[in-house]
Amino acid sequence: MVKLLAFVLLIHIVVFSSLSYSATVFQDNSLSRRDTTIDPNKCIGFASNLPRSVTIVLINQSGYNITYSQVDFKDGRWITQADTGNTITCDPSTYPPLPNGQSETFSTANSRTAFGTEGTVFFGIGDQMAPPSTFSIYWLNPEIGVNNYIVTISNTSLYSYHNLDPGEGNNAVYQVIISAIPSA
Ligand SMILES: *[C@@H]1O[C@H](CO)[C@@H](O)[C@H](O)[C@H]1NC(C)=O
Ligand SMILES: *[C@@H]1O[C@H](CO)[C@@H](O)[C@H](O)[C@H]1NC(C)=O
Ligand SMILES: CC(=O)N[C@H]1CO[C@H](CO)[C@@H](O)[C@@H]1O
Repeated sequence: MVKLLAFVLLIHIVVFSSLSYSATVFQDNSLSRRDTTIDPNKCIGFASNLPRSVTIVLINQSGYNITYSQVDFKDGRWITQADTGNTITCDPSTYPPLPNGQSETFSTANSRTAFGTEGTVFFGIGDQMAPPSTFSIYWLNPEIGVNNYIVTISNTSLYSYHNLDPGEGNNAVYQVIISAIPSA
């Protein structure tokens, strides 16, 4: 256990010292270690090499699986193996369902010089409700001007959200928790 912790610490030191970050993820280590996809710091690191990027850390406290459904890019693209140069892809359409109590991280970047990244990503919540419970996250990181985010939840009497990070800067990190509203 001590060895494992020392190893994890070493990896973090190596990763943190080899890449420069404009942002760091939520400081709850137990949470970031529950990321079902990849170490959130990796997508943040790759994204930080690009002119404009948004990395979203999605934290599931809905009580159900969260499943990616689709994306609508106004500008930009996901960060893929072409950016990372290895097997890591920060594209949520390739991820398995996100279990309750875990997080996943994905990143988008500009696809054209002198443009930013803008779009909306849609997810379903596996509660089997009719109509289906869904939510979306809109992001905008423009070439010039402030960033903007809008989280839209289909049924706000069942779920709420809060963000842990304002998502500012050219290489932004936006952390959003989707939570079940306890029934009255
Ligand atoms: C959640 O997703 C996993 C697959 O990743 C699946 O095995 C499990 O049955 C799902 N749970 C529910 C409640 O749908
Ligand atoms: C939200 O969920 C509750 C409980 O299932 C349901 O009564 C209500 O009609 C739903 N509202 C919407 C907008 O789907
Ligand atoms: C609100 C909610 O569902 N919270 C859950 C988040 O995930 C953890 C770990 O699975 C659960 O213990 C919480 O009950």
